[in-house]
Amino acid sequence: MLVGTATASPYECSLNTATLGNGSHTLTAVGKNTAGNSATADISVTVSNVPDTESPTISILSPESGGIVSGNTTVLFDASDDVGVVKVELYVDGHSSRLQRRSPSR
Ligand SMILES: [Ca+2]
Repeated sequence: MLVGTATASPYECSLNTATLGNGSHTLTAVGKNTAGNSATADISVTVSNVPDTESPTISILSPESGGIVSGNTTVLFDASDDVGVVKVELYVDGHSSRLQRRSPSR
């Protein structure tokens, strides 16, 4: 499957290995020139993603708790994770149980 295309130097693509299974995979690079000539190069890599068992940390930096807001207000978050934050969701007056289940009980 094609996972990326680079058209200018530095030629690089981002590969999210979380979308691949753990184990051996072959990376194939195909270079093409303006005349349509091509060349390929293969390497073998082993994907080894450990399960992410640590919950992320999240806080709201702005506005401050108890603050008065009006109009269009930007809400600023601070989020971090030892593996990676995929997204931050903002809810008003409650949030989904799906998100609640991901958080550790304290
Ligand atoms: Ca984590």
